[in-house]
Amino acid sequence: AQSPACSSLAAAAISTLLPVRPANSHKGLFGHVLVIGGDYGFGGAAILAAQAAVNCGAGLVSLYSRSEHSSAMLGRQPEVMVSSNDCTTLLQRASVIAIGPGLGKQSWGQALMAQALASNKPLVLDADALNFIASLPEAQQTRLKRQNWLLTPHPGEAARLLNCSTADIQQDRLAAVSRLQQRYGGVVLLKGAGTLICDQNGEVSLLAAANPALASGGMGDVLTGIIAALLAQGLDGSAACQLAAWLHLNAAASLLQQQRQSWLTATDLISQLKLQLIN
Ligand code: NPW
Ligand code: AMP
Ligand code: MG
Repeated sequence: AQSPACSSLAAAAISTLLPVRPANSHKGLFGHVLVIGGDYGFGGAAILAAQAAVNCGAGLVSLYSRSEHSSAMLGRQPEVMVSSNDCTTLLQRASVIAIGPGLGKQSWGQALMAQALASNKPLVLDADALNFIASLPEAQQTRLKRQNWLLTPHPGEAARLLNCSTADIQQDRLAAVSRLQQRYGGVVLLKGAGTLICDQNGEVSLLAAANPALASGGMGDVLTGIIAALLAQGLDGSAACQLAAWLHLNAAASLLQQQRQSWLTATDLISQLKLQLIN
C-alpha cells in the first residue's frame, strides 16, 4: 500500500494554538480534567498526569486513584481533587477523561476502563488503557471505534494494539500511526523520536525533534496530562496533540540549555511547562 502523506509542523503555526483566556473568564470555561489511574505500585504515573494538567491551564483537575496515593498527590499539587470512592459522579462532572497512566492490568483498572468507555465524554487513552484495548478480542476492539477519543501509544503499546513487534512499528512509523487511526478512529499520537500525529481525517503531521533526555519514566504520563488540559480548554483533538507534543519537546529543550546533565526527570519537565506556555 502507498505510504500516507505527512507534513512537518512549524513552531510558528503551533504557537498560534495556545489557548486564549478572556479577561472575564472563570474556571468553568477551562474544563474539568479527570485523570484515572495509579494502581498499587504505579501511583506516580497518575500523579504526574494530574499535576501536568493543572500546570497547563485546566480549569479543574480531579484524580481518581488508590486512596494510598491521595496524600502524595495533595502534597505535590493541592489544586487536584483526589478521590478513591465511586467514580460515577466524577465521570459525570468531567469534561475530559484521561485514563491509563499506572492503571495496571488488574480488575481495579479493568472496571474503571469499562466505566470510562461507557461514558460519551472525550477520552485520552494512554499506557494501560491501551494495553486493555489490545487485550480484547479483535471484534470487540473494532466495536469500540469512536471519534471523540485520542490514543497516545509509545512504540511498545502500538505494537500490542497492532499485534506486531516494536521493531515493526519503528520500521515504518508513518504506516503504523495511520493503521492505528483507521482501526480505532479519533486522533492517534505515536510517541518516540519524531512524534507522529494522525488526525480524524487520516492526515499525519510530524514533530521531528528527537531528544533522548525525554527517555525516562513518567514522561509519557506528563504528556497525557498536557493533552487533557488542552482538550479541556477547547482545542480539538489534533490541535491538542500538536501543541502538547510541542510544549513537551520545547520544555525539555529549554531545561537542557540551563543544565549540564543530558537527562531530565518528569518532575523537571512539569516545572518548566508554565513558563513554556507563557513564552
Ligand atoms: P521493546 O522492549 O523494545 O520491545 P511497557 P511502561 C517499548 C506506568 N509507569 N522506542 C519497549 O519495547 C505506565 O503509565 C509508571 C522503542 C519497552 O521495553 C504504565 O501504566 C511510572 N520502543 C506502566 O507503568 C513511571 C519503545 O515499550 C516497552 C519506546 C507500564 O508502562 C513509568 C516498555 O513499555 C511508567 O510510565 C520507544 N520510544 N518506548 C510511575 N512512576 O508510576 C517504549 N518502547 O511495557 O508498556 O511499560 O511504558 O513502563
Ligand atoms: P512514555 O514511554 O509513555 O513514558 O512516553 C515517553 C515520552 O517521551 C513521549 O512523549 C515520547 O515522545 C518522549 N520521548 C521519549 N524518548 C524520546 C526521544 N528519544 N526523542 C523524543 N521524544 C522522546
Ligand atoms: Mg507511558
